[in-house]
Amino acid sequence: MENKAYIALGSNLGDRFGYLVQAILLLGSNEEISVVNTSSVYETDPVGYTDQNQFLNMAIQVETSLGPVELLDTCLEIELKLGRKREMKWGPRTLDLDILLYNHENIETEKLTVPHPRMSERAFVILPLLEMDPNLKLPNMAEPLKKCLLSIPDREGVRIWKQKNGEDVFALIES
Ligand code: A4P
Ligand code: MG
Repeated sequence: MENKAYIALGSNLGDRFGYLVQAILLLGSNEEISVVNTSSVYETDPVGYTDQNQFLNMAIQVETSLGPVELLDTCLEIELKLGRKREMKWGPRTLDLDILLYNHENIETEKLTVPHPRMSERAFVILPLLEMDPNLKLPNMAEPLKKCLLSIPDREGVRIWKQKNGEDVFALIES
């Protein structure tokens, strides 16, 4: 599968870890998507609207034959399947799937912006990504992503919740 993408996962309602696991299994069960790496799971203080539960956040790397908009539609379907209700922007959610990066492309359409517009300001996105690729670069930034961490205030609000050990893609969710 010729395209490489990174997807961020977040949950702060109900069985948070269960929703992350289900989302990864559903993505991986799509014939056109292969999950090739996962980060650890982090527990994170809410950013934006702060009067809500703590999140579990993580990121995964996939290879896919889907185009970017098809990949987004697949993510939105999985969010719905796992009980996501869109009641409030930035509000509590069973599952949020955001496409962070798609190859090295800059994409700007009505329903999809890649790289994800707020990713370089958010430690809960950057730390899981750097765990998978410490030297990751964004197509719209000259500096490597790790430089962004220096200017981010919410870094302390991000703690390892479940450490990934080893290389096996599913090591995290099977243990
Ligand atoms: N959309 C455009 N670009 C993308 C993309 N790259 N990936 C569109 C995914 N979706 C993209 O998203 C609204 C629409 O964005 C989608 O239908 C798609 O067409 P949504 O998931 O319904 O709305 P949202 O999640 O409330 O908004 P958004 O903009 O995704 O919010 P954020 O920026 O993701 O923030 N704090 C912590 N600690 N952890 C979190 O995970 N998440 C948020 C949500 C706020 N605070 C948080 C966390
Ligand atoms: Mg979202």
